[in-house]
Amino acid sequence: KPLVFSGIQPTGNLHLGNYLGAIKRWLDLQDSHECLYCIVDMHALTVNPDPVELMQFTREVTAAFLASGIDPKKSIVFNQSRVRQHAELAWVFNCVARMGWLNRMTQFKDKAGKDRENASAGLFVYPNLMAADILLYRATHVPVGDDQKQHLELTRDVAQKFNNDYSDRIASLGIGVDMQVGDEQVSGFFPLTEPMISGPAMRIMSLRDGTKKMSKSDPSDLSRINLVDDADTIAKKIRKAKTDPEALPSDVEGLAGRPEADNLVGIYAALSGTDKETVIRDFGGRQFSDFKPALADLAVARLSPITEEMRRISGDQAYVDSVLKDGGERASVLAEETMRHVRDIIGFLQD
Ligand code: AQP
Repeated sequence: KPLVFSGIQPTGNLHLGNYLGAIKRWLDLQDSHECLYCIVDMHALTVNPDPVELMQFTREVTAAFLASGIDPKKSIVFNQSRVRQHAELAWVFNCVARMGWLNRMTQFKDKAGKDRENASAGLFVYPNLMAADILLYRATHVPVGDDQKQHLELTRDVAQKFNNDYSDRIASLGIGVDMQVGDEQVSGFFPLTEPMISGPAMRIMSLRDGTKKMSKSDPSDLSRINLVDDADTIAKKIRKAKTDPEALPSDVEGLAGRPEADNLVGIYAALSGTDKETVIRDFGGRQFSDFKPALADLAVARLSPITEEMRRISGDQAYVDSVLKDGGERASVLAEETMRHVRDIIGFLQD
């Protein structure tokens, strides 16, 4: 089975973007792929060092995975720090990736803001840890939102440079696998990972500004629908969502240049499992005063069972912790298999 890896940071305020852009799409892959779904607590440390929150949010994200239908018997669910090889491989990649590559990462620029001197060094090398997360399992498919595309390209660059730098050693150990790169057939140790970014939910935007992505760290709670919001709060946020004064257009082309309208139509499409064309066929020409209540009803119908299940699962901390422990043990076996090869390739002595 092809191997899928994806993760979410336990940084609080899990929202509709995280659900539609990531978690919901993971469900469909559980039967056809071997899946690892990770709560990436080491990534969260780059921005939020509060230990009590980190523990609470790690359990909350785990509960959200389980409540959404991730089955811990089929998929491996674990928190990243439990599998020490993530940190080990990230160090190797710190020595493979180039400063120039990291300097181009827009997420670092966004998150560090103007005060770059004060950003953690961890935030700067975050993409190398993400490359390690994926390549530790030699994952070939990574379902993420569109915002992660640049990091996935860097993951490919890291894999390619590692394969090139150590090509003789990989060949002499006889552990390379053949793969197609463009027109060329090459052999390497790490696969060149494919991003799985598609569908109307690839980028859910803020409800207050259709040009900014919906984000956990947006100071305005009205900008996002949190997975823990109750029905009244969801309805209120959709009612207050920013829109322009025009009615919905009669075809999808008419959404161009109307980011807020485009976003709400995209959310409707993703929640109903259709596409924007279908939504416009049903609602084209209608006012937002008609469309917003329909969207609110749909969002509540889809999200409230998950919210309730999240509350129920969160009440059983022993169960949540046991899922992470079991997942960590299963992931460690796979991770150690890769790391033994990596240590041999790079020349670290081991027993
Ligand atoms: N707005 C979004 N639309 C679609 N997908 C999204 N994702 C995040 N925001 C959107 C996807 O969710 C997964 C987990 O993201 P993350 O928690 O690791 O970090 P992030 O992308 O930095 O998420 P946030 O919510 O924006 O958090 P902050 O505010 O802390 O930066 C990824 O697959 C991502 O694509």
